[in-house]
Amino acid sequence: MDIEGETFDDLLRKSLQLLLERGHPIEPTKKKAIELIGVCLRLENPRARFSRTENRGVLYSALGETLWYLSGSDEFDPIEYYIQGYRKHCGSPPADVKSSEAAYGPRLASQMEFIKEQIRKRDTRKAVISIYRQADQQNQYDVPCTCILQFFPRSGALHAMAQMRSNDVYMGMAHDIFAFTMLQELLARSASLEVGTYIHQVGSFHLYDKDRTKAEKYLKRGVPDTVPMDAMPEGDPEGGLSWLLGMERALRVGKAMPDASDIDPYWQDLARLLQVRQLRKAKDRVGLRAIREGMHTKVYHTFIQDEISKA
Ligand code: 5HM
Repeated sequence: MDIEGETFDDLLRKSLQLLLERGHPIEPTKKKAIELIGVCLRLENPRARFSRTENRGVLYSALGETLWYLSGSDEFDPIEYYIQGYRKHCGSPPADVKSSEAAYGPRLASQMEFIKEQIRKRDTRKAVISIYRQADQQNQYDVPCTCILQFFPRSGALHAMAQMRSNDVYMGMAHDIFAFTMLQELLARSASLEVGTYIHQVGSFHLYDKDRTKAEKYLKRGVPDTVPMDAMPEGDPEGGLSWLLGMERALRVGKAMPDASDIDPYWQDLARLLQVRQLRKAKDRVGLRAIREGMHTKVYHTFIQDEISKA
């Protein structure tokens, strides 16, 4: 089953329609759902990776999760800062278990240099990151849902494909597509390539019964409106990314923030985005307005405006 779309919302809308029309009921350990087996999504504009309507809250948690992956960490604390109850999604290990046995970060980190080299080779078919490994069959609490990520440098563009054994279409997919297309863009920039198409292949493509009403409401709401993110600055993104990772850590643990004077506005805007949730929790409307005014891009305005209203 193939689904094509220009934006994330195109894909989400078509996916939910298809699941509601043709999904089969299943009852796995993690609650009832409807499922289709073997679905392939094609996202023509991988920068159109977040929805302004459906998953605007997800923008913040998806960015947090992406940075957690890219930091190489497997600890629960940093990700629970962005996604409360993350441990529960990972099978609720006892409190003394501080790290996730299925975390993607360390697995990505150990394969990044190989991938960066591979994508510089013309038309390679070997640029594969393995997330899932045989040892995961013995995991006690959690098993990665992503099996491999593959990258294809072709005619000046970098296409990417994720293969997932299992994907929760209403919640998980928004996070996964956000993270994997960010990785695609980072790698494309590191090899001076344009961003190509993103392909998302899923074994068990499912919608939990608990999300059914929300999915139906989303479909009734009409024209979806994914906003494409700005293009990452050209050149090696390493400096900008490591600054952003430093900022993320500083904001999360309350340390001094790194100097931003040489940092491209693209990265500075992402760091501003990370500050939004803290300011909203503190009901700091003045601070939130300052973040909105300080943004170089207009892409996140609706999202910040929403947080100002809630504060
Ligand atoms: O029983 P299973 O391990 O497949 O349950 C994990 C649940 O989290 C599934 O609904 C799966 O689709 C979802 N999930 C996801 O959508 C989990 C991960 C974590 O690897 C993910 N996306 N990245």
